[in-house]
Amino acid sequence: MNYIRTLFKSLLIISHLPLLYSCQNESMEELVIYSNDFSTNELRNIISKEGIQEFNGEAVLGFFNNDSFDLNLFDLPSHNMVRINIDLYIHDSWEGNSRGENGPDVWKMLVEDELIVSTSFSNSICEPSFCLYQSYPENGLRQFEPKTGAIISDLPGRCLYKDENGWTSKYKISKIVPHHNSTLIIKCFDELIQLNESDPKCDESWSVSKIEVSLLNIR
Ligand SMILES: [Ca+2]
Ligand SMILES: [Ca+2]
Repeated sequence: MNYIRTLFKSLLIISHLPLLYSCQNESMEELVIYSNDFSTNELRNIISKEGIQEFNGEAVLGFFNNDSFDLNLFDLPSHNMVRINIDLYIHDSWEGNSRGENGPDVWKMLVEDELIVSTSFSNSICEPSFCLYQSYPENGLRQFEPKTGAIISDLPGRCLYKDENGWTSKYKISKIVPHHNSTLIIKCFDELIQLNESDPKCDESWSVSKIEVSLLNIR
């Protein structure tokens, strides 16, 4: 809590970024209220059964499989929108929209109780004869090729495919959500399916290398 207040005060001066929409005569102020890349080994306002691990030389929160974390922020100053940025790693054999014993493999984000992200990811190979499609970057059931929208897609897996490149993909997810309350509750979780795996978390998992939250005032 104190950290947030301190961060708020220190960033208040430098982070007011007036952006003008020339056509609409509207203005937007943005204030970073929370930023954590886990490099200081602190969870800070995050509730999670998992801790801070390392992947590809980065500190990450994880590793998750049929699991979740919550980020709870309090005493927020006045705002009418929030921006949530999450750097997300998708590890090993996610099967996207596959149906049956291996999928679908879904990842979700709730803000308060509203579902903001509900999508699937796939690290599948994609050839004319075989391809397991994913819904990201859209919500719901869509048919995009595996790794669509990933900023990095050639990293090795974390466990099942740790010796093979192309089995971890990294995404930057950014969402702007209407929000007014002085308390903000964010929950990220998965619904992974792998019915016949003896070690599900090795088969597929996810982690987060950075989470950042800003408050917006759009007038
Ligand atoms: Ca799998
Ligand atoms: Ca699966």
